[in-house]
Amino acid sequence: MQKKYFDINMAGNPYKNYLLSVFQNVDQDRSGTIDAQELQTALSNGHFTPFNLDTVRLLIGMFDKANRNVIMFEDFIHLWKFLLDCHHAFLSFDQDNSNNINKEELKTCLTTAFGYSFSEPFIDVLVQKFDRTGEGVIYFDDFIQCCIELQDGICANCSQFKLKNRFLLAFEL
Ligand SMILES: [Ca+2]
Ligand SMILES: [Ca+2]
Repeated sequence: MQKKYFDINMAGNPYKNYLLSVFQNVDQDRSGTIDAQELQTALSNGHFTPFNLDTVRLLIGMFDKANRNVIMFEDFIHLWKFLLDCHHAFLSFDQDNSNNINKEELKTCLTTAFGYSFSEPFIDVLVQKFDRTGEGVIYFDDFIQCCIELQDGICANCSQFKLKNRFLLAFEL
């Protein structure tokens, strides 16, 4: 990965122009918006299978401010940052660089990120839920769903901002 192109903090127009060119490449039918199919085609889970369409729809739903089931350029900037954060977290979690996350990696990193231990059965449930290939591991597209669900679930049930901030810190690892 050419990191300099993925730095969201890069100031000024060159970065925005770069994102615009990404957006235009993803927008294959030149409609000025990105739909689920276009986004799915553009994303890779590193597993030579189509990116999980449920994840794609979830992402569009999160960033589609106009409620049209498509992403406009301004939404895309935020979507892109979120994807970069997730990918950053994924790389941190995937300690053996196997391109997927196994139970031990998930357990270790969630403990680090949240600062306390999740129970063995809870980790088992998480892995089972997001393991679409039956290999006992989580790939990037499913990991995004795992992140969203953890963030929503845990933040809804506990002292919200503290845990949410801790979770966001996990992306900085
Ligand atoms: Ca389009
Ligand atoms: Ca791994």
